[in-house]
Amino acid sequence: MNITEYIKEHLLYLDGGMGTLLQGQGLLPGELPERWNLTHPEVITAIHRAYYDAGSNVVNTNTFGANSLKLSPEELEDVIRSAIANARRAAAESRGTQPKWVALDVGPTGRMLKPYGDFDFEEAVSVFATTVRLGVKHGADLILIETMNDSYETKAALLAAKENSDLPVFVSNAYGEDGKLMTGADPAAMVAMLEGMGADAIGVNCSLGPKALASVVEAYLRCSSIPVLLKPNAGLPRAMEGKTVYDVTPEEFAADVAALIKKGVRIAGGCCGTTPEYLSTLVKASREIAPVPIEPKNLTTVSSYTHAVCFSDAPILIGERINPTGKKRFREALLANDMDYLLKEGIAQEETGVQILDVNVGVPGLDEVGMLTRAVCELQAILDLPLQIDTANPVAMEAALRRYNGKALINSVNGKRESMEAVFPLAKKYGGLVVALTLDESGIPQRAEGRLAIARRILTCAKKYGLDKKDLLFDPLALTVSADGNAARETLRAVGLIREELGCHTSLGVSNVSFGLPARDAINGTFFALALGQGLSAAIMNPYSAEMMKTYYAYRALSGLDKNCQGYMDFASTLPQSAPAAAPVAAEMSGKGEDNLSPLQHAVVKGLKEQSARLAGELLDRGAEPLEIVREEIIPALNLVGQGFESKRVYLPQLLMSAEAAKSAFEVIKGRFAGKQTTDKCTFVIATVKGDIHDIGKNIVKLILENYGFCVIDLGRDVPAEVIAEEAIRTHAPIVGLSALMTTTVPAMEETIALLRQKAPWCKIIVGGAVLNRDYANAIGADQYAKDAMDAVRYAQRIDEDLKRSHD
Ligand code: B1M
Repeated sequence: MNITEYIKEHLLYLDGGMGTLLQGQGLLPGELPERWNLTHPEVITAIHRAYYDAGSNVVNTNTFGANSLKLSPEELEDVIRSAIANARRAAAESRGTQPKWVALDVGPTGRMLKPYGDFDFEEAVSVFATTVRLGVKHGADLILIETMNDSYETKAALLAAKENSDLPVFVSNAYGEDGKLMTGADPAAMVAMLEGMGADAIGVNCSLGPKALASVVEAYLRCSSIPVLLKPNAGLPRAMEGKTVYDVTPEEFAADVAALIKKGVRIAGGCCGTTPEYLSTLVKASREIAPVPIEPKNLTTVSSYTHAVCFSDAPILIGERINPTGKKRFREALLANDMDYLLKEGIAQEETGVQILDVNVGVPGLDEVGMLTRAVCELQAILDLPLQIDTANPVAMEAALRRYNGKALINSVNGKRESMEAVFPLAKKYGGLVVALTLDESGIPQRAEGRLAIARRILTCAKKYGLDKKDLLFDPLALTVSADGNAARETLRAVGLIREELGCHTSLGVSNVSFGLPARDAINGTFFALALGQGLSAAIMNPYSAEMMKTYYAYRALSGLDKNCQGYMDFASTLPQSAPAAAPVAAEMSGKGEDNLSPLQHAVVKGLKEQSARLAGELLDRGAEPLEIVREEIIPALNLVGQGFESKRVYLPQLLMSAEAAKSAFEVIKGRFAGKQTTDKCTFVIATVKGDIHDIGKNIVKLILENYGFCVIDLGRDVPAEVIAEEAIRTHAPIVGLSALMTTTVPAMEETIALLRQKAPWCKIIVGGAVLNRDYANAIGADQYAKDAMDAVRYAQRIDEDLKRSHD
């Protein structure tokens, strides 16, 4: 039986943990479990069989990490072939009578994708594609993409599955205790993207126990129109006497999962720490529960890599400023490849409170395909607003949609056959909400009824491509009122008709209405208010226009969309007449606001690499001391980002971009030191300890030490204690410096000190890093604590002088 048909009527049971069971069977730390398909097929088959016997309908092949990054092409094929064969054999041997399927299990690559890491998106797609093709070749029934903690990698995997197979694809993400993926996505964002791309079932696995995942699962159930799956751990893993243990018992697990099945989960199994016993207990506890019907939610949404924006009664603002039309400076910037200009425009609009940004880079003579893709990627590296990809070029549209991390707003399709044939397949493949302009081969109908008729035809055609009315946002076109006195009225009527007759959401490029008139803002603001009154869902608009923003906030307050008028009051406090403490409309990041930041601090906080480097250079040119720039500019900016991160107002990608921006400023500072150094002092081995990848502070300490004449041997970051000890012995270094930035890595520092005491007892050990203080340094056995780079230099100088004296 076809599994997608089966889940329409039945609950579907997946299997439980594999890795934890293999450890129990003797899998050694560091050994690739996937190789056991070849070396221990009977063990793998027995585990699969035990799950089928327990009542699982689907077992996942033992291929979680089977990919071309870890295995040679031949070995990869052998592993996947045998993994599927082992699962098939288990299905044949099992005494269970339930329908059975074999899922090709696809886990994360283990590499971070750009911009957070160095792994290219298309490379990731190609790694997953290889695994998927082998799964298809060797007869998997479906693909289960699981334990993904980054939305971009999830997209790469799903795209690869869709492009290389016709099999059903289930996608499952691993959420943290904060209810978000590691890179910041919330459930609504993941549902929007994955459902848009055509996953057959979506959900949640690993990380926590079923109770702790309940709120995430419930969020999925609220948004998803496709089956939701749940495959939790037997609780949060914790270490006890050198072993990983799980606290949730099979009975508790089954009861908690069953409770979520009653709320609508349709596919259930277990992850780490669960065993066939958990599965059989779950099957017994839940098989009599009538499956909750899967209702279409009809949500019109777009998403970024962190959150979804849902079109409803509350109007959505789409910032129109990233568009070179009529903007000479912007055109020049694009032709000169000046990305900072575009990024600054994005940041400035975000600060006005818009929810979506339009991105248009169409300039004659410019490679629009390359530029639009780059603009989308770079904007997404520093901003988490959903984007509207605005181009008439289908090739550029596809390239940008492919790289977009989330579900984009696509601007636009129209009623011309050619346009629909080009745009709808892209929206179907990549997911996306399509702005549909009510014009066709005959132009724009004058009357609202004509535009409604085109909207109907667009809707009918969209359905043929598998798109629904929730996937379209109709734009009945604002025409210039100075050229036609009825223009605004007909557009407003069309907004109302489309809403009432088709039940669809609408959007308007508002500013066009006032073209050719003076004081355009007054016309725009009033037109916007009238359109909102007709039920307009969204406006592509100039967010710097005071009139538009006044209309927006006032409308929300007047129509009961603004609880206690709080949004309006916040906005009003920024208006000039109530000035003295005027703050930007901006969502503030630091609590105190970002207004007081210097330009360099602002650039670091916002993650603008090129600008940070340029500003650091300018400060140096004006005679600022390099160390002062580090101390007064870069560190406070990073501290601000760190605070934002801690209080969950900044996510990992933004933290990374700020780190990159800080590094680029630092590189410029370092460049000015180059060539000025002479080495007349002793050797200083420096490293960030095992488990810790923070190296900005360590690099500063290194630079300053070199500048003071020390011969610094930098072992880098995440360095094991043994490597540090070996280097200290090899160079007979009199000083070793260790850096650690996290409470979790201080123990590694302590271990390193203990090893150095044993292997290189002559070494003086100096430690630093934001998480340490003098008492802590003493407690872990260091000789010296340094609060900053100069502290480290002063201590090293003392040691060097002592050494020289003892040699004299
Ligand atoms: Co992360 N990070 N980070 N991070 N990060 C912190 C440290 C954190 C405090 C942020 C927060 O939550 N508020 C937090 C640690 C919490 C804790 O344990 N108390 C944290 C976390 C949790 C994490 C991750 C786990 C996040 C995640 O993945 N969920 C992850 C860790 C990965 C890992 O290490 N295994 C992570 C990742 C990252 C980035 C990669 C994004 C990036 C690092 C990039 C890089 O270094 N290449 C990053 C950044 C930038 C930070 C913050 C924002 C800034 C750190 C920094 O560079 N400061 C930081 C928050 C904060 O500290 N405000 C944060 C500037 C630097 C010049 O200062 O390193 O202290 P510092 O160095 C100073 C002095 O301390 C001293 O001199 C330097 C110059 O004055 N010093 C020494 C340092 N080492 C010395 C050695 C010496 C002498 C002096 O002698 C040898």
